[in-house]
Amino acid sequence: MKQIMVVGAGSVGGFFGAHLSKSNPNVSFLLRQRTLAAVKQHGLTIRSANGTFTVRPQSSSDPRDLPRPDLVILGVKAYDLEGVLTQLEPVLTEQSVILTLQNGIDTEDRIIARLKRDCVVGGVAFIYSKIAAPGVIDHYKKGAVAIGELMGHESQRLLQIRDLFASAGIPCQLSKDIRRSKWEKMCWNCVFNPITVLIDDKVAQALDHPEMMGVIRQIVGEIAAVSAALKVPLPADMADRVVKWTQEIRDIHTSMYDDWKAGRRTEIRNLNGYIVDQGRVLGIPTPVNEAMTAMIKAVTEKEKAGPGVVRIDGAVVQPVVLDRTAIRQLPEDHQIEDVSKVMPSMKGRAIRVKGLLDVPALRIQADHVTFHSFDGMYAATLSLQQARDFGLLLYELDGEPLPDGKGGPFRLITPGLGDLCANVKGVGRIEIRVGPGKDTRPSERPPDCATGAGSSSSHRIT
Ligand SMILES: Nc1nc2c(c(=O)[nH]1)N[C@H]1C(S)=C(S)[C@@H](COP(=O)(O)O)O[C@H]1N2
Ligand SMILES: [Mo]
Repeated sequence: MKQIMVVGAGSVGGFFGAHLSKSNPNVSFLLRQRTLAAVKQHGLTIRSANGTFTVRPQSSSDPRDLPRPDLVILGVKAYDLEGVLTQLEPVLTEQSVILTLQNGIDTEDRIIARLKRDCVVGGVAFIYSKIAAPGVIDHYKKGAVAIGELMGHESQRLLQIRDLFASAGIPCQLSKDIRRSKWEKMCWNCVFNPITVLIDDKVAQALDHPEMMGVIRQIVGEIAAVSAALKVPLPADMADRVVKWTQEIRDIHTSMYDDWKAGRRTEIRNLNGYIVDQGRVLGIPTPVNEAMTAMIKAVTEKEKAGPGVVRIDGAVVQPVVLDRTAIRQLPEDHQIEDVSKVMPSMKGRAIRVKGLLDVPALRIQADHVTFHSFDGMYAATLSLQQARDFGLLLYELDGEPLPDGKGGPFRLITPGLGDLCANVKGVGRIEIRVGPGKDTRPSERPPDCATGAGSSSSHRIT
């Protein structure tokens, strides 16, 4: 195993890769653009109380620029696996071995299913480190790995990998049951990752509240039931072990906490979410993991944005974001099933703007409303009263989102407003204002504007 390719220079790949490359010139890195630029300029630096060092390994964002790997070490997030495999496929040979140090349970199986050969060595990383900046990893605790053949045997390649780690000074334990090791780490992850986010604090804060022990036992109990059904029995005292491991690292946060604070996506779907999915398939109830998954998504995933939603902001106590489903669930008396009755040139379902403006708490002085297209190019401003009395937001046609070509997914129309008529295609933002706002309407008004129900004659030029 001469050529080693480390994928990712995050808290795991960066730490272990940098150690490996310290004494081995055949370690290269496959990196994302941003990290690559930083590593090319400043090298890859590990800062630690045990010592700080920088390596300058060969690196690229295209694996074809790097030596063909005999060993690939994956240290990327579980959700990046598929993309990385697509990138790697052209440079892998029949002999290339892949070692996974990722969180999650099914990484190894997903790789085998995709590459269809016995190319995977399972791994678990025990480390607490953080990305301080691209190419700079702060290392706090541990820094060991466990590796094992999925079938449990002691292969030549396994011993070679162990020797690679050993010569880099990284403790590397051979596991005869790497699947179980991964499930045990999974238990820890599924307990402390979501809890540190939900309590917005370090792990000690969870350990020191006895009521939390019940929650921990339930999370682990559900995981153990799922893993047992998948033929990986865990010890009966698994929850106590998870807590005991944690006492010596009381002051840490977790990777999920760090991902959350750094605005990165979390691995919740690959952790508690995976337990929920498997539980569903196996008929095993996993209510606490389900609650954790739901709460983490709600806490960490940003409000929806983009063309599928409309945001009401400005002079409001708190901005709100609504999608078609949310709008459809607003009270019936604000819904207009078929706007062609009030505006013959238009078709579809609409919500009265009055109903929309009831959702956020408006500031007391609010008196105008500006409807912005989501591309920011077009806007119409009405007085709050006009918007309430005349504004309709078209949002559905034949049970589907209002199509682009018809000014969807949200289109403001104002039948009956006369010369002031406002018609905005692709509304993305409704800005509540104190005083008038942006208006790009041409003086020539769209057809149908000035009409009330029934007529469609006047296209006024003012
Ligand atoms: N976002 C956006 N909405 C818009 C416009 C625009 O340029 N951008 N033009 C307005 C004008 S002047 C007219 S006449 C109508 C045209 O609507 P139509 O494309 O359905 O005919 O959209 C109105 N709404
Ligand atoms: Mo127009």
